[in-house]
Formats: sequence, C-alpha cells, structure tokens
Amino acid sequence: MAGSDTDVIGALRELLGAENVVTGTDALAPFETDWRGLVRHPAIAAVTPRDTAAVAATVSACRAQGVAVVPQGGKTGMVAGGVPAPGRRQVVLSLSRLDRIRAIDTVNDSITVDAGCILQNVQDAAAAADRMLPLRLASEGSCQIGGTIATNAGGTQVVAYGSMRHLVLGLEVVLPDGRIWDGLRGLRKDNTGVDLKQLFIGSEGTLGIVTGACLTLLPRPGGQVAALVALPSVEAAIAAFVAIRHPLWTVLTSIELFSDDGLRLVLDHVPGARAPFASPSAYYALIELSVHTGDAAPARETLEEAIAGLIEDGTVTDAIMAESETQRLAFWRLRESVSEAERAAGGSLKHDVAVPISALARFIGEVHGIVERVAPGARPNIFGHVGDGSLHVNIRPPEGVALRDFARDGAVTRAIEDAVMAFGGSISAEHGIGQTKPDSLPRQKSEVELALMRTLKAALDPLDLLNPGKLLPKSGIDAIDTGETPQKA
Ligand code: FAD
Ligand code: 2HG
Ligand code: ZN
Repeated sequence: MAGSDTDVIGALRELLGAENVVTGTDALAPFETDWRGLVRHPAIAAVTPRDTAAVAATVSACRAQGVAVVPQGGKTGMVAGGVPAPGRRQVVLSLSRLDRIRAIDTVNDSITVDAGCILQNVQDAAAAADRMLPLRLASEGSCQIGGTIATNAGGTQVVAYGSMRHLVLGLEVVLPDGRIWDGLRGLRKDNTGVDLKQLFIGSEGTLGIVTGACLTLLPRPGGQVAALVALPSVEAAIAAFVAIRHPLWTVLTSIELFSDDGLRLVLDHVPGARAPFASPSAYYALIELSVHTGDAAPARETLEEAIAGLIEDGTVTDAIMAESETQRLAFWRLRESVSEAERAAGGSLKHDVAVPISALARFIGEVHGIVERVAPGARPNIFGHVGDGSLHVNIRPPEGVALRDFARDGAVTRAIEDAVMAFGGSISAEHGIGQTKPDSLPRQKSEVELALMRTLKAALDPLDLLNPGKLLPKSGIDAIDTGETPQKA
C-alpha cells in the first residue's frame, strides 16, 4: 500500500529521528545531483541512518510505504548511479554516517569497515597499521568503500593488485526485503557453494545495500619509483608497456596514460599545475614501481635502463624520473586532475571502455577516424589505465557547442560503441552502467546474459525497490513476470 509523501517522511522521522531525514528542494539538491551535473530527479527525502540495523529498518519502512530506495555513497560515480532516476517515488539512503573502522587484523592482513567509510580514511587506517589497501582512485578523498564495491571500482593500480572485487573478503548486506545478510568473513578460501558476495560487487546497489566489508590488506611498499615519459602515439605507449612489464613484473604497480589535450586542460584549470616537459608530445605515461622488500635502487636502475632503450629506439621521446616524493606526487597530480579539469572546461561525452591490450592502438585509431567522420571539430581527451586495456575515451564538443547539444543525437557514442564491440571490448571498464548507459547494455550482453541478470534482480528484488532505473535496460525488471507488480509513480 503506497503511503503519501507525508506518510513516508513521518515514518522515516519516527524511525531515524528528524535530524536524519532531509527534505525540501534546496536541502535535497546535493543528494539528487550527480558529480558530472548531468541529471537531477526528485527524491521524497534523503536519509542518513547510523548503522546496519537502521539501514535495514529504513529499507523495510520504504518497502511498506511502496517507495524505492537509492543507495548513495560518496557520489563520485560517473554514470549517475547513486542519485535518483526518473519515474519512481524514491528515498535516497546515504551511507555517509556508517563510517567506523570496525577492526584491523594484522595477522589475517584484513580490515573490517562500515560501508560509508571514505576510501582514503581506510587507506590511512591501514597505513597506521603498516599495511596497504591497494585500491587507488583520484576520487579516494570522497568515494566510499560501499560505492567502490557496488561499482567494482578499478583505478590506477589494477595492473598489479586487481580491481575492488579482488580485495573483498566478506560483506554485510541489507537485502531489498530488509533482511541482513552477514557474510562478513575474513576468509581467503571458502568453497561452501555460491560465492554470494560476488552478486553484490559491481551490481551498483540494485541487489542489496552494502553496510560492511572485510577487505584484504597488503604490506606497505618501502619505496616507490615514478617516471613520466613522453610518447609520440598510443602505439608507442603500448610498446613501452610491453617492454617494461615483464622485466619489472614484480614491482610495476601503475602505467597510466594521458594525452597532451588532457595535460592542457589540467594546466589551464588546475592551480599550480606546471608543464613537465619543455615541448609537448601527443601522449604521456606515468609509470610507477612499488618495492615491498629491500632497496628500491635496483628496480629504479632496471626502469632507467628500459627507458634509455626506449629513447634510443624512438618509442619514448623524453623522460623524467621523480627525484623526490614531492615530484612523484606532482606527476600524480597531473594525471589525477584530468577529470576535474575536463569538468571545469565544460565536460565531455564519456566512454569508459576496455579492449584487449593488443587491440588498443587500432581501436584508438578508429576513434580518431570516427571523430573526423561523425563529429568534425570535436576534441578527444583520451586517458586512463593503459596496462589494463582500459581507457577513458572522452569526446569534448567542438569549440562553442554546448555539451547537451553535442550529446543529443548520440551518433558519436554509437559509433564508438560499435568500435568497442568490433574489437571484443566492454562499454564499461570500471564506472558501471548507472542511469546513463542501460540502453547500451543490450549491445554488449547477449539475451542469455540479460535474462540471467533480470532473473537475479527479480529473485532478490521482485518489487524493483532498490535503485530502480539503473543498470538494467529500461524494460529490464518489467519484462519479468514475478507475480508481483512493480510500484510505479
Ligand atoms: P556513488 O557515486 O555514491 O554510487 C555509485 C554506485 O554505487 C551507485 O549505483 C550507488 O547506488 C551504489 N552504492 C553506493 N554505495 C553503496 C552501498 N553501500 N551499497 C550498495 N550500493 C551502493 N572509478 C574507477 O573505477 N576508477 C577510477 O580511476 C576512478 N577515478 C575517478 C576519479 C574522479 C575524479 C572521480 C570523480 C571519479 C572516479 N571514479 C573512478 C568513479 C567513482 O569514484 C567510482 O565509481 C566509485 O567507486 C564511486 O564510489 P562512491 O562512494 O562515490 O559511489
Ligand atoms: C580516471 O581514471 C577516472 O581518472 C575518471 O576513472 C575518468 O573522468 C573520467 O572519465
Ligand atoms: Zn579510470
């Protein structure tokens, strides 16, 4: 039975206390608007429960009132997954007050945290125990553990440590019917049937709300070596990666690419950013080694020798080794500021793609052809995680054209997605599908895959209460006969 908005707000206030229930157009604005400023759709209220029991009670109350729940983390997602989609009455459930580090076990090398902990705070807690949580993203000062699990975040060290999926040992999850699943085990081996936590990792808050996580820790690197190299082309970047990855296999933790277009954006929009090289190159790669045991000098020497060889054969045109921690961090600031700078410059059509590393250079060649053919004058800003075959192919509109107008007919995106498919790639390497890409999903997933995803959604959330309008194509949940009717606005 659907309650009125006043009923819903009343029930939530009674449950959580009025101070944890946000209402009113202005106060709700930050809960309704995504990082990119692409969408804003209304919520009845936003709530900030304090613990797992309060999250479960909120979900049950919303279910009883017939309103949907949008799980929200740090709101740094790139596909508007953590803010309301149109078409449903909904409440935003922010995890931000679930921010406790529950336990650190330095024998098990694991950390157990509330899902609302900010990633950087968990990294700091691990460092204080002389350990490392090896997930690193430019958004780490704002994104939450629950958000990184729900999106299976990648970032800049996947080449060495894998994505978030590889770091999760156990989860605590509130299910769409309000039950709590306690799977918060700190085990590296557990073959007692289906690995249920995998259902929730990467499912973007559509199957459950993560409230706690047990994550694996690693030893803290004793030394880090960084080099910034200038490259004439993407082909050269891949050749450089291939040349260094095996000799430096045990210590290579990042190889990140950005173009001169990206660097210009950073220099124009980020205060204090300085051009690293005297003259521009088409691309730059930031290479980082992390040495866990012993002296970093031999690894540095191997990298220097490899780069010298690459300069000799023309693959690399210039290179700078970081001589201090300040310089290493300055290199990272250039790379990690590209998104922020691009947003400040008006934003782009984002394509967060992966193709096999062996196809990357041909794919990027194809992208340039598409831009010339379909959108002459548009400005590609290509950057990302070259060692994973994962790149952000962001296309800025031609000078003087508004992003909304440029985006309208979708021709560039369709052509880029066609190229991704032709190369056997993925239309979302790391950001997810959210509410900006569900209609593209059937281009990549077979009917069988889509049907399996819909079956899981219907089994766990037959009323489509959790994060409606996200991930599955629009007809998704409605296409299934569950015997229960989804509650529509
Ligand atoms: P939100 O944006 O709040 O939500 C993201 C999704 O997760 C939504 O669908 C939401 O409903 C769901 N969700 C959130 N919390 C929970 C929960 N507790 N339980 C269930 N569902 C939940 N991403 C990368 O992968 N790699 C990068 O290198 C990277 N770099 C970035 C750099 C910048 C500058 C920015 C702004 C973003 C970047 N991102 C990157 C994207 C973003 O930071 C990640 O997707 C991150 O994982 C989102 O976390 P969040 O807490 O902000 O989640
Ligand atoms: C990165 O790699 C992020 O910096 C953000 O994934 C990408 O802004 C983007 O498109
Ligand atoms: Zn990225």
